[in-house]
Amino acid sequence: MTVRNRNREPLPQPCVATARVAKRRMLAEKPDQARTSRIVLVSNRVTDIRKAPQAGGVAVALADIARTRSALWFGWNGEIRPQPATEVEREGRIATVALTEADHRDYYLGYSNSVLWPVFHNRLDLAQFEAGFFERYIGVNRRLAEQLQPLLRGDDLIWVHDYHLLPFATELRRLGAQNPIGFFLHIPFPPWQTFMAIPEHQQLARSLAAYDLIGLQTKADVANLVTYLENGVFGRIVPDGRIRLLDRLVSVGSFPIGIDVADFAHAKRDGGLVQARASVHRIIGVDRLDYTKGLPQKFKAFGQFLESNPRYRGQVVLTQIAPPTRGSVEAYTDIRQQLEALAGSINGRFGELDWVPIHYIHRSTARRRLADIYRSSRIGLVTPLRDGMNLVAKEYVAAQDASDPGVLILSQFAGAAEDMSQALIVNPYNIAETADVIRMAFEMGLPERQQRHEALMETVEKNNVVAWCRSFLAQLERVRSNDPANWRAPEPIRAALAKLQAT
Ligand code: GDG
Repeated sequence: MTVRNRNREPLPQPCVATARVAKRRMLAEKPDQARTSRIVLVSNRVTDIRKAPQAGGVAVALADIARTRSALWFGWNGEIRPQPATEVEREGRIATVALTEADHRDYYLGYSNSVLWPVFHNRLDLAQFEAGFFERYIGVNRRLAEQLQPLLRGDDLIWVHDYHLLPFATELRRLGAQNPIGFFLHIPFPPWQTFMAIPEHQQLARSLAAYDLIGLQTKADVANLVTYLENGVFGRIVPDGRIRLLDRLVSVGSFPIGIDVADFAHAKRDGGLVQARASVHRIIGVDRLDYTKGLPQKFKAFGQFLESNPRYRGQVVLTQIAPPTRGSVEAYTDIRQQLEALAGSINGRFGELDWVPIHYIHRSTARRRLADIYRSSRIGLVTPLRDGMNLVAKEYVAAQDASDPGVLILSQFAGAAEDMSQALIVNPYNIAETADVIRMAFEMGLPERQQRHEALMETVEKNNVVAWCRSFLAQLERVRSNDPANWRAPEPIRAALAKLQAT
């Protein structure tokens, strides 16, 4: 295996101002110990850190860490080659590798996105347990670990991200790595019996045992994981709040991910959005075109709202930005067809020559424009059927004008609902309820909108991306200093310990 250092010029910093602000904040907020160790980030996909601010979501968070502190970011560069590439491409703080066509098919589209993604989002019906997927999933994790291992230093903190890489720590440990290794799951952890439907669930649980810290988005996810470990694979909670899993002790906690609020603070109303009628009010939805995002239900609820409230016809539009994703997985083709048919039928039924009720955009929109679109929208309609966190909910709140804010309607099944209770919380499966809540949101008076927005903004600011990063790394540092008990164990673990003590 070779490591190719392109040895290019130092990376240009197009967002120098943002990077500097982020760096100042990081340095000001992170614990003393964390300043000294290098962070090795491992994620399925590594984005060009110069372009990440345009990408949104977790890419922004990881690129920020990679840019602003001693770090190495390792993963797939997005290239697919016919033959296995053993070469690691090194460019500054980024180290990437290519995948083969077979890896991409069986590890990425196959096991990661046709087994783990649907099952973790409670869609067992969509899971494709095909022969060969799991073996390739393990094989790619093993190869990635072998490619990273020569680049590691003894005192690195390793932070692995997301469901593509569950077995990564096991593979690194096999190669002798003793470093603290943390894992963060960006998607929800399913109820324990759902997880047990995965034929290889025990191997996956064994993989989890190789981590020192497992971070999840919400307390509900922690409860699901702890219940699974106890019931499914004989995990035992020990008195210091960790879980004994096979021969290792693992900490589990919730670390709700957030956004960089400053990115949205300067949003302005987007004049280019107004339709033929200037008085039109906008509802905004921004979701990758994924079956977990509840888009058909959202369109149906909007249709129902127009049906039940004729006075709003001609007065409101639903703008749905739904960029394509994983188009070669069958379930994604189905959802696209379903959505296009629904948009067509609602527009055909209610539309006028000068008013189209649903603006459906199946393309990506520039990130700098998103903030302005959020600010110009009276309602943010965020109604996934299941979601780890949902950053769009937070972005919508952060972009509002505090003196005249819009209303966030949020699914009870998004992780964000756990701490954003001042949103109008809906059950996205209940079309009639969602339709009625859209009406309530339009009728909500200014004082109530301001009061809800203020409370939501407080949460979004408190749980921002820097706080997320800081709290996870601080806990991983405690693992290194062998002081894992010096933190408040999560609620389900405390409850289990209290019950044990009582008996
Ligand atoms: C996973 C978990 C968890 C969307 N369309 C465009 C665009 N976006 C940006 C949004 C937002 C991000 O993509 C989407 O983030 P979400 O959190 O909504 O969802 P996932 O992509 O499913 O992310 C999720 C997240 O990881 C983080 O842990 O919250 O639950 O599923 O930032 O703004 N950005 C641009 N154009 C678009 O058209 N530029």
